[in-house]
Amino acid sequence: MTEDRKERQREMYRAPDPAEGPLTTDQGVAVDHTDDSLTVGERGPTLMEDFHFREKITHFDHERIPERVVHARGAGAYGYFEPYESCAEFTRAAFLQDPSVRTPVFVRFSTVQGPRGSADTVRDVRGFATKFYTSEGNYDLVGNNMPVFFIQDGIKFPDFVHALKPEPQNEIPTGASAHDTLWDFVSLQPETMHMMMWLMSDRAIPRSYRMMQGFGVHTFRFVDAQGRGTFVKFHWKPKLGVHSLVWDEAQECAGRDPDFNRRDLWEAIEAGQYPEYELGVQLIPEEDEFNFDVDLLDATKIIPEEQVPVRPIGHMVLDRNPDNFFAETEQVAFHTANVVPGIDFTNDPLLQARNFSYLDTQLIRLGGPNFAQLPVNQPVAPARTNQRDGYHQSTLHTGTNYSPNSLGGGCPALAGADGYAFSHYAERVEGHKIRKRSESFKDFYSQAALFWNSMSDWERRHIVDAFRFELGKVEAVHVRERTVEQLAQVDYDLATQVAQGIGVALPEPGANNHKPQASPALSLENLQGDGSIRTRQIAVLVMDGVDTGQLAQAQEALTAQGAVVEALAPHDGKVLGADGNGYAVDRALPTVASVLYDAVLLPGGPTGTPGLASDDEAMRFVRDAYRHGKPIGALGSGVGILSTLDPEGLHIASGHGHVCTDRGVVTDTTTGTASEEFTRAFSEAIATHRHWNRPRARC
Ligand code: HDE
Repeated sequence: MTEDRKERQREMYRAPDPAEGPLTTDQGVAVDHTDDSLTVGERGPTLMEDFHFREKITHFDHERIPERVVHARGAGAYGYFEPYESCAEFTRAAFLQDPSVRTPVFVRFSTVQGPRGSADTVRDVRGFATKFYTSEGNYDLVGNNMPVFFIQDGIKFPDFVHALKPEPQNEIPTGASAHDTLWDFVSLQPETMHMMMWLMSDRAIPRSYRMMQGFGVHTFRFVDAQGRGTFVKFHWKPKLGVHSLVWDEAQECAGRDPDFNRRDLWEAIEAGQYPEYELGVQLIPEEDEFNFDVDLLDATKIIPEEQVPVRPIGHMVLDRNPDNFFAETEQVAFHTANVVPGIDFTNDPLLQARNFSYLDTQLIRLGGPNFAQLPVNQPVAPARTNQRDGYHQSTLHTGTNYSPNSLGGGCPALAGADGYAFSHYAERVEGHKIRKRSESFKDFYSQAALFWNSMSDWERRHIVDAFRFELGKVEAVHVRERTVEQLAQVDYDLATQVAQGIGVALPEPGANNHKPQASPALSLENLQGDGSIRTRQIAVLVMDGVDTGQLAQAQEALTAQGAVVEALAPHDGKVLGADGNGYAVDRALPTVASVLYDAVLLPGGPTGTPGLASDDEAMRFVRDAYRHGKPIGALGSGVGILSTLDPEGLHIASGHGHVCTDRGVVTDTTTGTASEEFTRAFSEAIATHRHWNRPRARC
């Protein structure tokens, strides 16, 4: 039997297809005919008494529940969390005490703006919500893949989301932020500027849920066994590094495979390539609360990692896909107020608002107060409450339902003073009831500038392009202008470049006097991961005449490193190898596209390459891979195809046994074998993910 307590619980609810017995109604009555409704004669009216027909249609009519008002589209997986060592020094949370204790988890990744059926690769924030089924009850860490948020106080959330969502008159655009109402709001609400920098960066188009960070965003509070508090910020770091798509590619992906991120997560888990993330914490002693340039309660700010290092405390592995999307991924209910002893809140006004909103939204979305009984939401810790009745109550409670009682023997009794119960952190607060934003929240631009200063050249180019794209879609010229004025407060050069792209006048230089600070930990350049090529998708373009021996060698070397190699040809089935044997094709070129792969390999063959070079689909594939900065490897006669790619002149291998690497393009004209040198150079190019600047030749 599995050790995983959540898995044992799920097993009790599984309903596989019955191996024996006939189809029945919901009432268990056997059914022998389900294709025709009960009618008077063959062509007569349908009868009201056809209870099978009515039950079937009625259930169908009620199969939908309201989608989440935000984060409607998502994908989830089960897994486990293990701490590296005891964290007793700063929290008494049971699941953070013992490295030998595995806590089951369910994680749901999501986009924010689009509906359930929208595309995955839109420009958007990604949700990263984790439910830990701990021995002391459920703990939910409901985070995002960006460490800050758009607004500082939850009372602005409905305004912000109304502006972000499709415009009310025509529900356009789906899954996109490039429209007037969002930018109108943003340009009038400057606290959004830091988050807008993140949203315009490549963080908003992750290559994979397996390759993005997660952040708790707010400052939370750890509490130790003595009741001592420590401020804490949570960070998830993916083992595979942080990687993103190119905007042009993301847009094409949305059409070619709207399920791109969802499929990637599912397939990696099915293939046993389990996504893994390290949990890290930034710890701030209470006495240091006011020692920062920013207010710890302001969710539009970070504490740079260089200032307070992230301390790794454990890791999470996602190793099981859900059995049923609706039952689990759709019905999972996260709530920031699901905390366990040892983890507590701060007065961050955004967090306080969330602590109200999540329970409230589940009541309408899941249709009543008993959703904690749904399998995915059930804690593995026993739940003993006096809560009763309500829609969908599915427990046969017996005994008393109030406290105190004597008729039920006083059960359930209150937890004793043994420290097992949750006790709220005894923070001392006093003040007048006022509606007023703290002065300490009012610096809106310094950290937007910090983010900009921390970016590499190519990241800055992408940010400028994103602002130009988004604002270029805004019809109201005054909204474009006002946004550029805001950008001038962040960085004048950024504002200038954006203004030029969208055809508005340059504003006055902003009165900004930000310190020229940077945080290298924010740049994707520094988040490349462990340099492995595990799970990277490599397309090999094959045609009749391909050198199967050489291809098999390259393929073996790449798959041995954990990459996924697929052979693509103009048609499905097999191509005829140069040795006369058939070579199996994984997918036909018309069904796929370069945007669905991380790299492309062009093998050679003694019959030359005119086949590939004269195939439009194949050539488009290679050209797209090249312009999206993807690694390209070419062997033998496959090298010839590359001469068409780069007007500046690409350095390619010219002599036998000579491996050449130029801007992520690795070539070797050797025939018959794929040398170790070639596969090493190609693997390095793949590990780099993208070749934005395509460095000059070094062969
Ligand atoms: Fe959420 N958010 N949020 N949010 N949020 C929801 O809860 C809300 C915020 C986040 O996969 C809703 O069950 C308010 C920050 C994720 O099921 C809702 C405010 C962060 C998910 C809600 C915020 C998040 C949600 C919609 C401002 C990052 C998806 C459906 C005060 C730290 C969870 C639901 C899943 C979902 C409210 C701000 C992350 C309406 C009022 C900041 C990952 O309750």
